Amino acid sequence: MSPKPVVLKVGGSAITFKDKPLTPNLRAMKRLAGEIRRAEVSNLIIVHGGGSFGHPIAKEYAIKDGFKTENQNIGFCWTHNAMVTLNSLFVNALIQNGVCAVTVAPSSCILTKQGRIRIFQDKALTKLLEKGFVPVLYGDAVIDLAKGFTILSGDQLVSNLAIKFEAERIVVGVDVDGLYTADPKTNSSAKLIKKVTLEKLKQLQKDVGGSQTVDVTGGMFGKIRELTSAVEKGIPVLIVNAAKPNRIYKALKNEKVLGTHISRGENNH
Ligand code: IP8
Repeated sequence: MSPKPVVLKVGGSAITFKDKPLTPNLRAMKRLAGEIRRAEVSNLIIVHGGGSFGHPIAKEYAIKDGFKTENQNIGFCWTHNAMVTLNSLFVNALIQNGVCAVTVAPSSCILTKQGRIRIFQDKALTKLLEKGFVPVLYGDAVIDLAKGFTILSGDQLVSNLAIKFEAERIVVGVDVDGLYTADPKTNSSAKLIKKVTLEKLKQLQKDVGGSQTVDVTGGMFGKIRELTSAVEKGIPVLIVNAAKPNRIYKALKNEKVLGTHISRGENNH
């Protein structure tokens, strides 16, 4: 029997220049692809975020709010198209580094209702995993059964996939060292939280602010809220800095690494 999968989220801020629209960080993609390859996780699902590809366009056309006017339709297409472009660059880097990565486009297999995943046709994804491929999904513009369309965040996808495939753990790569008591980019007294239980996490949801750049899915605050449902099921989460070399590698290898460990509580699980 194959081991339980590891779900890796690569934040958009780690693979794009978040303040420069539609600008990929190709060097970071290449390094991360190498780290993922070296870690040799036998059962891996990757999800990446939107960064400066998905978010600015989604915001401009208010895609997350759902269909209100005809001229949003072209914005839906542009948002999805930007994500396809980003995904293609990242998947290309992965394949070039020897990772058997295959794109699974969320807008082609997922429907949401009021922003929450309602239908997920996962047969192809399951088979890809069984055959040893690494499915690569991403936050996307998707059809919503109530609102017409919306934005599905990579973080909601991560939680959903981790629960669906009974993941061993979730690794989240962001552009800071982990969760802080305040926003480390604006508050110099912010302290890194190395370990946190679900109960403490709920308090944190009230304390930690959103990220500074355009992020239609809620930044760090949204991330924590989405991850909670997987942690509740006993799936531990490790948040590390994907912008620093070898953090993702060590996290995937389950080696000691600077970051934030989130667990359910009892028995450290
Ligand atoms: O960056 C949202 O995914 P996220 C992607 O994981 C889009 O929140 C299309 C804005």
